[in-house]
Amino acid sequence: MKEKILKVRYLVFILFAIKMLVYYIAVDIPIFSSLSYWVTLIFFGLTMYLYYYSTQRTQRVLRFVYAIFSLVLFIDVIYYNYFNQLVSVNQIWQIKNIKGTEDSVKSAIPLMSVVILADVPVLWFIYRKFRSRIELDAPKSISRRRKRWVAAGLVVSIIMIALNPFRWASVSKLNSTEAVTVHVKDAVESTLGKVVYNLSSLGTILQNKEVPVNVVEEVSEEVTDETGESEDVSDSGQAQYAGLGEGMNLIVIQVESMQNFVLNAQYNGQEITPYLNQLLKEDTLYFDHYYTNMGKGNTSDAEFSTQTGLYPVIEGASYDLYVDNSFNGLPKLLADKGYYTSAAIGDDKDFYNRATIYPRLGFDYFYNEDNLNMDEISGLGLSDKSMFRQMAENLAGQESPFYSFIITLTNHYPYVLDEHLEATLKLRDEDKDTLFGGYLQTIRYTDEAIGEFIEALKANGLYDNTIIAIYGDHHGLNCLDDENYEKMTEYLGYSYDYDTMLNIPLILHIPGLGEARTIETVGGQVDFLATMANLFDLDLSSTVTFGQDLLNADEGFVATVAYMLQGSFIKDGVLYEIGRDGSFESGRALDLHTHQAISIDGLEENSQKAVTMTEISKYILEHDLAELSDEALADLIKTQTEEAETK
Ligand code: GP9
Ligand code: MN
Repeated sequence: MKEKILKVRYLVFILFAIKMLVYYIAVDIPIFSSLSYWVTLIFFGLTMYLYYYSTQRTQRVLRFVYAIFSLVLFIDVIYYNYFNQLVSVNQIWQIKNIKGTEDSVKSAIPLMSVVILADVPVLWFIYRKFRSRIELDAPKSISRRRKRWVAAGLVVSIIMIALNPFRWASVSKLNSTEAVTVHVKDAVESTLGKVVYNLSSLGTILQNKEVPVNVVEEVSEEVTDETGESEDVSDSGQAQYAGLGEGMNLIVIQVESMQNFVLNAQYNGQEITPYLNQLLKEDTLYFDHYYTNMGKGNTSDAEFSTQTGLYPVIEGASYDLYVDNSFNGLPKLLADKGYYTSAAIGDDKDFYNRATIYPRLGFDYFYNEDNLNMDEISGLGLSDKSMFRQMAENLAGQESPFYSFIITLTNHYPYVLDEHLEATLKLRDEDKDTLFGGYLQTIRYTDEAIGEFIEALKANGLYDNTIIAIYGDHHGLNCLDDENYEKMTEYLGYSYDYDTMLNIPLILHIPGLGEARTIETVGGQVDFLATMANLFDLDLSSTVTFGQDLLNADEGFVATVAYMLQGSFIKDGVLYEIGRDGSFESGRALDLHTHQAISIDGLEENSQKAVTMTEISKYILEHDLAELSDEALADLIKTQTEEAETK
């Protein structure tokens, strides 16, 4: 009898060991070169030991904790598969945003994550079947002292590893990858940590992140110089293209999931985006090294950065977290110049909290599902063609000058055009029913929709006096997905990685410009505001922006927030991704031109700069300081850094 019961114990442990093996493989944490897997097994072994000597009530609690833990692992794998990071308690509040994208969620559940939940019903069955024997088997004769020592040892090690009070590098590597402590750490940081963060000065925060003072000073100088250092300023001291758009309308189109690789590209003997390619040939400035710098809020963060020039955060969508803040971004600055401003998306007005945040950003009007005619639906909402058709009419009836911010929707994951929409790209058989094929098809559809829109603007007389900016919000094809990786690597002829995945186009179409230029300076969505400020002569003196005017900058730099985590960046010629354990040394670099791995030597200061920028941006957001003047911001950074130094 006893032996049988022992076997059950071993079975439970073996099931757990397999489950964790699958987990660590799924989230790309090496089993042998990292301690994480083994530490998790030790935690579990000790918990099992305690389980057998616990009261029935404690056993019930432990079983519940185990089920919750398994659920967290399950969500981790889904998140990792999609966002290249583990789930944080902050994301729990974001679940409401998933409602509109049910299809996407289903397609994102990888098989491995299901395996992770599979042992819960098996264990439940074992428990029901062997309950009486397991309970009978529990040896009664363990000393209370020993039990307490084991329990205390377990709890103290989890807490010490999670909080790492002595800031040991090896422990910090462990608590950013080990399944139990990574979540304990996150839970503490997201609750208590937020309070501590808000009580600490910026200087202390940066010092804790081990950023040297000279890097803070350099960043401080950069962020308080809105145009960016520039040698391209003409002899008269005037920046290039300055004020070119004054008095003209501005239409900004944020294209859902548009990556740069689709432009000027052939597929199966056809152009993927014939209309946009045509646009690039005349009166256009095309930024081909522009990157998304979104955080956890995807589309909404791309909007947020573009409008405000601030970096979003990894903790959640800025539209939710900072909805009560004041922002002096693009809509407000253009409104100050007499522009009528509107935003438009053919979706539920409350998705991403848009109906609440848009008026706060300064938009006068919001076109959405409630006031657009939802006459043609595809994917998440109104089809792009119908939306653009309606927006061309709406804009014609609007006062000028106007600023119209339009967000497309049809090219959304999982890239399936509704049957009634015409699919015009001829796909190769092997690409049919793949995300890659679907993506090319839906981006072709959006390209046509933009084409029709611009033709409609020509027909209704708005075109000549309107600057049209077009950019992508973020990637469409996640390179972490095996099939995407294979298809894209074959298509591109080089390994599909973050350098291509995070690269989105920025197109500035300026009727009458008389030139068509490709600008290779690296930029990101944070740079959009400063670039528009130059074109439209906007006053940025009380707007904190982390970007620079890309039309006059001679050096580009963008920190990334999601996928490549804090401390990662892209600058001219180079992409650097910080290690999964948060250390610079375990990071990697890619050459933006050859797409090959290169040495990370000499990049550490840039990584610290990326940390500094995103951390100052977060501080600004947490403390609602986005309307500071340059001098006040410089002052704040200086005094707080000095204070922290002297402590
Ligand atoms: C919803 C749309 C989708 O309105 O913007 O956002 P995403 O899923 O790409 O973040
Ligand atoms: Mn999006």
